[in-house]
Amino acid sequence: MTVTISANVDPLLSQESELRRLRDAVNQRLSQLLPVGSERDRISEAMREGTLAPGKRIRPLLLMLAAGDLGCDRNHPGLLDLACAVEMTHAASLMLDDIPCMDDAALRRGRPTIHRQFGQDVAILAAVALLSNAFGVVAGAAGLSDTCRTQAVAELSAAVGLQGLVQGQFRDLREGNAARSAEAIADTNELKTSVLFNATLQMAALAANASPAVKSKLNCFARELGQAFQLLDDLADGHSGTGKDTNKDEGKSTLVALLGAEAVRQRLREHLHSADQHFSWACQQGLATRQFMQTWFSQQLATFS
Ligand code: GRG
Repeated sequence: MTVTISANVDPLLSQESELRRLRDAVNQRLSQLLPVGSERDRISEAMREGTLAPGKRIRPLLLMLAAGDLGCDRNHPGLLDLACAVEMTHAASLMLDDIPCMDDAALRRGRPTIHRQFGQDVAILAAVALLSNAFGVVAGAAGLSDTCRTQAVAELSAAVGLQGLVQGQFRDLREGNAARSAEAIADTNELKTSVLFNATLQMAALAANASPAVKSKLNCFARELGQAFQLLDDLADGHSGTGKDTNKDEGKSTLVALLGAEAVRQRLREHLHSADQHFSWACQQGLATRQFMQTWFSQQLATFS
């Protein structure tokens, strides 16, 4: 099932240059928000390296595009800070995910992983400091109401915590190498991936002062999007050129291992279609987010098929 957007395309986003502009703004603001230490300050250096290394910046882009679709000014400085906080949280999770007692990865974003560059002690401490920074950035985001900032902190906290990334990672580590049902794999994928997408979308909704009904639809969108995203990540595992170790999932009970790549591609398209429907229900006017997701996934699927 392919996602078809028949209405008019956002003219700004039809140009790759608008996405580049937003990505540049995120990178520049991240650089301002991260500490610059002395040469001896390895923690600051590791925080900067882990965050500023060339990631795709999907989550911050999504936050700004969705908020724009929901009626918020895409260039609102507070929005940029929320977007950077989500990226810092994501970067902290990747730094921890890569350490030897977890995935023991050598390569991330085309570079040696943080513990390979700085040592495991520095990687762990830098991830904790980065996460702490992220919450500070949300709490101090410029031009947003106190209520908005407080609720944004709560969203991020829920996404990271015991019923979020931490739980997803724990299940993946403890159950990922044993036989699992497709439902069990999808549940873990939701905790590992969808929950941070949900926090991203809920923060966009908070900045745009969206209604509870819209927030609920965005939650459905995030769940489907997270599933699609994780399936793409699994499909990419056997390919070189991703900037990560290849065949890291060997021996792991992923949906690709259970169902095969073709069935996973079909599932992915179904999740994407469903995500697109949820977003269009949440937001009838805006097309930027839908267009971005459709283009991005099409490109990625073409690469990994
Ligand atoms: C303290 C924040 C924190 C988390 C602790 C370690 C951990 C719990 C969670 C890790 C969960 C994890 C690794 C999920 C994987 C999600 C995923 C698909 C990552 C890849 O994201 P991309 O493709 O990466 O957006 P880039 O590098 O492009 O940003």
